[in-house]
Parts: sequence; C-alpha cells; structure tokens
Amino acid sequence: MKLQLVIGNKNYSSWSMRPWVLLRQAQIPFEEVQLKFDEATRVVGIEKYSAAGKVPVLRIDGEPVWDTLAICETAAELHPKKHLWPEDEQARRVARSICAEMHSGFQAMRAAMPMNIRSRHPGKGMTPESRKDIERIVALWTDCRERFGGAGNFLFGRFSIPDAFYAPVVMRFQTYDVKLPPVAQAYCEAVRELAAVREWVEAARRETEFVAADEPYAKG
Ligand SMILES: N[C@@H](CCC(=O)N[C@@H](CS)C(=O)NCC(=O)O)C(=O)O
Repeated sequence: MKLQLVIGNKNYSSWSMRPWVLLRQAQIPFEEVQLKFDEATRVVGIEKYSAAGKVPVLRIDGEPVWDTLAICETAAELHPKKHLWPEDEQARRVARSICAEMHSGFQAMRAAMPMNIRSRHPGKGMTPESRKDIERIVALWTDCRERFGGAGNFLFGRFSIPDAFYAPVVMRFQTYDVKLPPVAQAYCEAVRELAAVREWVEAARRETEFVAADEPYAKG
C-alpha cells in the first residue's frame, strides 16, 4: 500500500503539520508531496490531488482521504498496533473530544495568531477572544495531563493523535510568546522535543516563501 501525504508550506500550514507529525512520529512510511500557497493561501496545484481544494490530503494508492480528522482516523485504522489513539476507553473518548474541539474551535486564536514557525511576534494577537481560547486550551491540557498523562510527557502519557493535533498550537505559543502555567509549559517543551516536530520545524525555518495573508504582523 502506497501512502502519499500532500501538504502545504511547513512554516504556515497548521493543518498539514498534524498528520505529517503523526505519521512521522509513529514511523509510518509515506511519500511527501509539498505544494505551496499563493499570496491568498490558495494551494497551487491541489486540484490534481483532491477536489476539496485544501491540504492535507492522504492518498492511499492514489485514492484521496481529506480533512485532518479523517486522515488521522484512517491512519489509526490502517495501523491498529501503533495505538495512535489512547488504549484506555475513557481516555480515548476524551482524546477524540479534544481533537474535535481543536478541529472545529478556537477560531479567535487561530485568526489572531496564525501559525508562523520561523517568526517571532511576542505579545501580538492577544485579544480578549483569543485569550479565552488559550485559557480553554490550557485547562484541557492540564486536565488531560492530570487525569491521563501519568505514563509519559504527553496529554495521554505516550504520544498519540491529540498531541499531533495540538502541535501547531505549541508552535503558536512560541511565536507569540504566550506565557503559560508550568504544566502547560512543560507539555509544550515535550512536544517541541519530539523528533518529528523538530524535523518539521527545521524544514519550516528553511522555507523562504512569504504568504501575506498569514503575516498580519510583518513589518513593512
Ligand atoms: N478542515 C480541514 C482544514 C484544512 C485547511 O483549511 N487547510 C488550509 C491550509 S492549513 C488550506 O488548504 N487552505 C487553502 C484554501 O482554503 O484554499 C482539515 O482539517 O484538514
């Protein structure tokens, strides 16, 4: 079975980062196809891979699976022994809920603090609405770490799908220098130390494309 993951710019594409980090960290082999955003963040050439017009797309022997949640569910189904979701039933229910919450929520933070791995804009994007989103994220991370995190450094102990889902949030907290309580700060450090996250970040830093729509705080 041949897996191809179609992604966007590593510096900017938060949705692409999630399944890429998941597959890489879980050592599931895939071929990477990278497309680039135009200045309005449309993905140039995506029509060849998916009619949905967005990245990421996972192609399985040429057949597209699109949308991050569907891709991660499919990866878990293809590789049951990798336990990409937490094994404990109760933990798994919470894990699914927090991934769904990330997928459909936190619009204020996402809009005010676009992912931009190579840049630093301390203090930017902190509006009352984005602060509320951040407080909710810190609360759910703290709850997961306290209730399910015992066996490791991640939300459910060992690395699992929710950590891939929140990895772009960890990137944002660094770019915008969001001050965090110790449990959340330690979690961010654990995510940044993941081999797959380091690899993605290094590649993002090497990118030179400037996408104006994702750069509300760039000078000039
Ligand atoms: N719900 C989708 C969102 C994907 C998405 O919005 N991707 C952005 C890049 S991070 C994109 O492809 N934008 C291009 C466009 O909207 O034309 C998912 O979870 O995969």
